[in-house]
This record gives sequence, structure tokens and C-alpha cells, in this order.
Amino acid sequence: LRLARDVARETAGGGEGNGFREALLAGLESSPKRVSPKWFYDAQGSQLFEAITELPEYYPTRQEAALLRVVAPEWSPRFGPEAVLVEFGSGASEKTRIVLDAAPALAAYVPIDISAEALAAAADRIAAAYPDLRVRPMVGDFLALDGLPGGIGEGRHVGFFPGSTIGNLDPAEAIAFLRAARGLLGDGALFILGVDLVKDPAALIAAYDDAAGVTAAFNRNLLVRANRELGADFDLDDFRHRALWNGPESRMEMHLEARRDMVVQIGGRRIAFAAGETIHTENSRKFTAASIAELAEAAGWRVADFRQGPAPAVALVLLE
Ligand code: AVJ
Repeated sequence: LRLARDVARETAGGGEGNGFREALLAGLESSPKRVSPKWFYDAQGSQLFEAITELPEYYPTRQEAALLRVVAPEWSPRFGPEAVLVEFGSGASEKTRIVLDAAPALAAYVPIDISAEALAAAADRIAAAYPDLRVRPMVGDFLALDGLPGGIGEGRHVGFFPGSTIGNLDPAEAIAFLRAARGLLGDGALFILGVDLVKDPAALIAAYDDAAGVTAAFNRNLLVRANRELGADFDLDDFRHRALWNGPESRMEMHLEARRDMVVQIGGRRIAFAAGETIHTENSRKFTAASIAELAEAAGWRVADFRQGPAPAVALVLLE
């Protein structure tokens, strides 16, 4: 992990060296075709995600923010003096403000995000709004963390992972992440986890296939990014946005479905698509109180509090 500003500078001229080319080719050469959702989040993708959070159909962000306003003041006394808030996948750091406002004694904030540009801008905004807070952004993949910056605070470390981003991970990855976070945060750590809950599939599908087409643009941004960064020749009109509920796996899935047989060129390699074939671009798992407790316990945490909001319901969980 490196400082946000250094990475923003290094990647300003293009995406070489960030691993996107290798990851995309490996995913498109496997069967079925799949690509990790982490590649959605270049500067444009991060902006599209921010637009999604304001859509009428996309309830999770609003519902979680409202619930966080209730639980953050109740949980913050447990943070203690000189505490450090560590946010995994911090994006625009908007929800963070709810925690920071409820916990004025927090000494430091470490936002971690894969989008260098979004991270640097968000860290600057938080530092300006909270002048007494030490802000130490880290660019990188929160699944591959090897440490936190030193000398940031002596107190309890509080992990913050809102937005149901944990739902992007398959069960084994989620357990490995929560276990690694526990090691990283050290003794006495707390962890605030936001999850989306299982509900009527119609409400879920609407949230991932909005009428304005913003989620479709977010999904297709993967191809836009490949065209721009890797010189690929995806024709965006050849790929249909698909959002479907997978009941047995308890997850929403996003796919990009080829409308016809075609061959796409990506940095000198040729990838064939059959009509109807899809690139599986995201899983977004939906939980229950029981499935979340099971996940947390498998990773060495204990559920200290589980709070669920009004319908369409999301939950915030305090782990210890
Ligand atoms: C940021 C991963 C929580 O899964 O709901 C939004 C991303 N994908 N619409 C989610 C997303 C499609 C979002 N997370």
C-alpha cells in the first residue's frame, strides 16, 4: 500500500501497471467469463457509483445512513480515548462523517480505497472538515493489506466497512478478509459492518436495474475502462446489462450479456463471445441476522450488537 497522492500521480497518464490488463484477460479467458467488481472503480466508475447511491431504487445507502445516525452515538462511547477509525473501501467518505460527528474523541482516520483519485479528494475534504483529526489515506486493495501506517494513534482501532461491500466477496473471501482485518486492527478492536438483508427479489432487482440506466452505465464502465486504458475495442451497444437474483446463493448478480457472436480485441489478444454469453461482473450477497453471525464467528469475531432498520431493511453490526 502506498500513499494516495503518489499513486494518483503515477496513474495519471493511464492504467499501466495496476494489474487490470492481466486480471481482465484472465477473467475473459476463463469459463464462464468473469471479472472482479473492484475494476469498476476508476475515477468515472466511482462517480457512477456515487450517482447510484442517489437513485430512488437504490435504497441501501440511504437506509444505512439513517440507521448509522441512530447507532453511531450509541456505539461511539465504546471506542475510548485516542481511537483510530480504519475504513475499508472508503470511496467518497460520506458515511464516515456520521461516525466522526458521533465520535469527536477519535484521534485518527485511515481511509483505504482502490481509486486513488477518489481517495485523495475524499481525504482532503475530511481533513479540511475535521482539523483535529489525523487523516492517513492508503491506496490499495483492502483484500491485500499488509499493514497500517505507524504512529497514528495509541487507542482502540475501529474497523468500518459499510455499504454491504462485504457482499461482493464470496463466503471464503469474506471470512479471510474479516480474519485479516482482525489481525490488522489488533487487540481490543471493534468492527462496524454494514450489510444488506434478504428481501423481496423485486425490490432487489429494481435496485440493480434502475429505470434511469445508471447501474447499466456503471456495469458497462468496465468495458469503457478497458477501451480507454487497454485499447480494447468493445462496442458498448453489443452488451446488455443484466441484474438477477440468485436465491440458492442469496445474492444479486450483475452480468454483461453479449447481444451477438463477436470477437473483441484487448491489447493484442482476441476474445470470442457467443450471443447470450455473459461476463459475470458482480455478486452482491444479501444476509440475515443468522448468516451474518455465522460469518463473523467463522472469522474470529463476536456480534456485540445487530441493528436492523425499517424496510427496505439493511443492518449494521458491531463486532468485537
Ligand atoms: C458498493 C458493492 C455495495 O453491491 O450494492 C451498486 C455496488 N453494484 N449497484 C452493491 C453496486 C450495483 C454496491 N456495493
